Amino acid sequence: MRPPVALRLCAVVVASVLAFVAAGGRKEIDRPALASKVRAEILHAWRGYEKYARGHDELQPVSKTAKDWYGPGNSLLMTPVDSLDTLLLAGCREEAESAHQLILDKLSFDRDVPVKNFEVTIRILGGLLSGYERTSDPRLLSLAEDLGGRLLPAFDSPTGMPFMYVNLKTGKTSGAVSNPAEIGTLVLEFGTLAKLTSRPVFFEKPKRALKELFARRAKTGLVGEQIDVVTGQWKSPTSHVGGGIDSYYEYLVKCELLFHDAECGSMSKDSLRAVNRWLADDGKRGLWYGEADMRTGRRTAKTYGALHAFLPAVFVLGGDLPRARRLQDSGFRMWRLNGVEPEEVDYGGSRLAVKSPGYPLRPEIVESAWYLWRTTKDPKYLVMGKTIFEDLVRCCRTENGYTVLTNVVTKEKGDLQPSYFLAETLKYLYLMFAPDETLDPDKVILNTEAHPFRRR
Ligand code: DMJ
Repeated sequence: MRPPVALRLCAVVVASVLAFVAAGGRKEIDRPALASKVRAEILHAWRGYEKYARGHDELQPVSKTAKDWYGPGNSLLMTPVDSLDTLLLAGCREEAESAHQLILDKLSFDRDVPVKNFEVTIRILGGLLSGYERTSDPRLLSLAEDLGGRLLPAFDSPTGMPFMYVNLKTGKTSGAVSNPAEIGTLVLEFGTLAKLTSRPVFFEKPKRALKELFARRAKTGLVGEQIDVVTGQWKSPTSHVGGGIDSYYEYLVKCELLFHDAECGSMSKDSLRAVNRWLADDGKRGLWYGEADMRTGRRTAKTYGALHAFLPAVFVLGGDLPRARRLQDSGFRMWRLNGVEPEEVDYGGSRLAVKSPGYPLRPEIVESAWYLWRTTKDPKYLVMGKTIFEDLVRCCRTENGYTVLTNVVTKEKGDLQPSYFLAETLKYLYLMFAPDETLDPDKVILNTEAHPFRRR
């Protein structure tokens, strides 16, 4: 005898719910449809820049004005240079052509201004080199070589670790108190320039800086937050994997992979061992990385944040998938706390607590999701990417591009579209959903600003 219709219907509903839960509570992700949605947002962000900030560094989309890092008349075209390879990868031909032409027409480094060596290297030098590799336009390489030559005096300190600032015209340096990220995040760009121009000096100087920094690590193996490049003395012993230190670890492993450099490989392994020993908090509430005193390893804070979220990607590149997966889960919890991640949370209490509430359109969490997706093919990372993308559209989109949030709890908007939003955040989201052959991570190494350099 057949059971009554209501009972059969009920059984069907229960079976579907069980199947849905078993599949991780997820629906199929339509990658092509999402890739085209992300592409539309790339165009939206770029068009906002073109309309209100063309020829300047960055767009302020709410006030519909432009920002120049080094004052009016001294634009280094941060957004076009940073965006060129994203536009090319996403097949936005006309827009890429416009960015390319703007660079050729307007970019000049003959400017009497002190610039931040690190930022200009990762964004401008990185963007020009990757633009050159993608277009084969030798004029982009000449611009890169001109810039590289003007930045080189930064390394002329008694320790070989670079000053923070260098004047592009006079070569005068300033800013002796620097940090591991600004000292150790130069070797991929300068090393690529060395290869493309056959001028080894471009590799030797940042490589020496990396080694000098590594040599000053504490007995724990950790590095601090600030160091004087003239005396070689630490100015702050606080150690963590967040801003000011983060990409030093990233470049050690990427230097090994891009240049087959065994010394970088060994410095990377040694450093990550110390990071895992002294900074990791692994417990019921998941895996997190906090702060410690570099001299003793004593925990000084349980703070994690948007910048720290690059670390799962480094674990993927270093072959440590279990840690990469668990840390990415923590990062995604941080993202979902308020629908968009805050700059920093305190993970030490019974609940995550927002410590610093801004969200400057950072890419790191989606960068790690992309590396994990490409390596594991676990669809949960596509779901993460989709969630992050939809949250960004909901909370950060404006009529003329995207803006930072000053507070993720209230979702109050600021007024800036940083150049790395097009260079990184939107690029990683696009790559997540675009056909795999759009960019093969086995053939390139991406710099910290997501500019891909060919592995040779
Ligand atoms: C970018 O300029 C780079 O990723 C850098 O390494 C860290 N900060 C921003 C993005 O958050």
